[in-house]
Parts: sequence; structure tokens; C-alpha cells
Amino acid sequence: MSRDYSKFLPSAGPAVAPKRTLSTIETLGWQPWFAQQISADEMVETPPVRVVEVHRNGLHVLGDEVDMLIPPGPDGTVGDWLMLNRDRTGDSRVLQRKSLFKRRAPGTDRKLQLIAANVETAFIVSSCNQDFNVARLERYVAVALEAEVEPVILLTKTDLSDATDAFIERAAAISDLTPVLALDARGGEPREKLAEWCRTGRTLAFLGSSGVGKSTLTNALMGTDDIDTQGIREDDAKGRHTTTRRQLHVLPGGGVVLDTPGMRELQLTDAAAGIGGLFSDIEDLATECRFGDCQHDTEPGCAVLAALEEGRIDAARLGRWRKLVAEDRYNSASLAERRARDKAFGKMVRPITSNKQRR
Ligand SMILES: Nc1nc2c(ncn2[C@@H]2O[C@H](COP(=O)(O)OP(=O)(O)OP(=O)(O)O)[C@@H](O)[C@H]2O)c(=O)[nH]1
Ligand SMILES: [Mg+2]
Ligand SMILES: [Zn+2]
Repeated sequence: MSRDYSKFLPSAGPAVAPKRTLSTIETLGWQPWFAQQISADEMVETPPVRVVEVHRNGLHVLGDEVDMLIPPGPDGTVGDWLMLNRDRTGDSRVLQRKSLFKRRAPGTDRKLQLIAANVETAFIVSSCNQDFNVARLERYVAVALEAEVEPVILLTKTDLSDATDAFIERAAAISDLTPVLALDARGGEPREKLAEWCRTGRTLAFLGSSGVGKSTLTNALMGTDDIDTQGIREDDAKGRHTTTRRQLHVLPGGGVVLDTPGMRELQLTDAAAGIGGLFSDIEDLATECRFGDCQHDTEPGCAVLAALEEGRIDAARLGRWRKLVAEDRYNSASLAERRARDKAFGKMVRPITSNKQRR
């Protein structure tokens, strides 16, 4: 008589493969997407390793029986998979990415900065306090959509706020594409509420301003308090930039988490598709304008202005869309193009500003 073990199986969810010991690269998030890019020979000669941290003096990589710092050379960022060439580490091949999160770096040279590769879910973290800012959250959502990373808005410090529901409501209005979660980042709530994202093979990232609880969340998922956290300023709820490096952490129960330093500024670049995803209602309207190059300013037959007048779109949200589109266009232009434009602009404004006191 055959036995029926079905009662021992979980009643819901997909069938689970029998438990076996995972290899290190599997725990680090190795997936068929990467495996299919390499040959069996390559797998032996140049084993795959994942960049878990970027240091000034190199990349910290982990793999099956590999834990080393390789000198700068391969153009990798945290989360990347490299085929490690042990003899010439600089020649290690960066595998094609599933996703890439990037921005224009602050500062004068405004170089393109790679923030993270191969992340599946971006938890955009803000707190139920003065940090909460719709325009900033929209920026992160646009960048995530552009990178084809699933965005989730995560509101922390519910234990410190009387107005949690109002914050959730405002966050939920940002986009239908973005679920909203709210929790106390300390203790057991993160493990419970983020369980569906914490699975072997998946990588999630915490992004957001300093002091919102990204490292606190990482500690909660890891079940430790190894990562430094620090209290925020009482007067304006700003953090103290405690975390200084992006770092991947392997979760004990499966999945990989990227803790990041608080970003002071997230400038959009090459993010037209992400902005379009976030503001699809406005961009759909824009296709109905009479003129193909309508600036939605004073033109006749402008479908965007018509919708605004009829109250079908919100003026503040339209303003934020305009700002992001303009910023993205500016940043996406090549450096040379921008220099030429700035120079022309300089010539135009110089006669007016030259008499003013220079600071
Ligand atoms: N009460 C409460 N405190 C929290 C919560 N989340 C974070 N904190 C506290 O907020 C402070 C800042 O948290 P961190 O985890 O260091 O913030 P972070 O986002 O990692 O900040 P940076 O590393 O500077 O980018 C710490 O004192 C945390 O204990 C929460 O949900 N509730
Ligand atoms: Mg931190
Ligand atoms: Zn128009």
C-alpha cells in the first residue's frame, strides 16, 4: 500500500524542491539568466563571483571557495557577476546584467554612477515623519522603473507616528505600479512583511535618505545587530550618513539584501521610460495634443492643459512631471552637448549678471 504524504506538504504555494545544500553562488543569487551566458569550460576556468562591495582599492567578490579583493579594473558595481580570471583579474568578464540602477553623480563632473546591478526589488524607504516627500519618492520610482526593478515603497517608524494611515495614503497615490508597506523597522515586522521577497535567488535593495532605517531593516532581516545604525537629528529628522558603502548581505533564510548609504540627491539620467511609466496618464494625454512638439504651455489643442482645466490631472503632479522630464533631458545629453548649451546660455545671461556682485 502506498502512503499518502500529501498532508505533510504545505497546502498552498508552488511545489518546493527537496531540500539540499545550496552552493555559495546559489545563496549569492546565481540564476539561470547568468548561467546561460557562459560555457561549461568557462565555468571551470573562470568561476563566477559576485561583487558584494566596492572599495576604493578594489572589488570585494565572493563565490564558491572564493573570498577576495580584486584590484579596480573590471567595470563592475555592487551586485554584478564576474567570471573571475585569477591570473589577470582585470580581464574578468562582467556578465550581462538583469537590471542596473544608475544616476548622475552630484558634483561638477556629473559622471554616470552605477549604484547597483542585478537587483529584483527596490525598497524605496522613507519614514512616517519629515523625511516623507512625494517628489523624492517619485524620483526613486522612476529610476527603478527605468532599471526594470520592481519598486516597493516602504514606510518605517510607524511606531513613532500618529498619522501612519495618511502617509500610506499619500504614498499609495504615487503609482498603481508601486505597492506600499508600512512597519516598524526594528524587531520582527520586517521578516514577516518582507517574507515574500526574501527568497534564495532574489536580490533586494534598500534605497532612500539617510536615517530612514535601511540598515535597521537589514539587521532585522539578518537577525543581528552587526550593521551600525545611528539616531537621527531631532529637529529635522535627517540622518547622520552612518552607512558609507553599498554592501550585499546574504540572508540566513534565503535571499540577498543590499544596504546602501543615504543618498543626498538622486538626479535622473536616461530615465525617459521610467518617467513615462510613473506618469503614464500625463504622457498618454500628451500624445493627443494637436502639435507633436507641444510643450503643454500655451499651445492650442493641448490635451494636457485641457485635462488640467477640467481637473482630471493635478497641477502639482504635472509640475513634478515637467521638472523630471526637463532634468532627465538635460542630464541625458552628452557632456559636450551640455557644455555647448551652458556656454550659449552663459553668453545670453552675462550682460545681465555681470554687474551683480559675484559670490
Ligand atoms: N522607532 C523606530 N526607530 C527606527 C525605525 N527605523 C529606524 N529607526 C531608527 O532610526 C535611526 C536611523 O536608522 P538607520 O538604520 O541607521 O538609518 P539608515 O537609513 O541606515 O541611515 P544611513 O546609513 O545614514 O543612510 C536609528 O536610530 C534607528 O534605530 C523604526 O521603524 N522605528
Ligand atoms: Mg545605514
Ligand atoms: Zn500639449
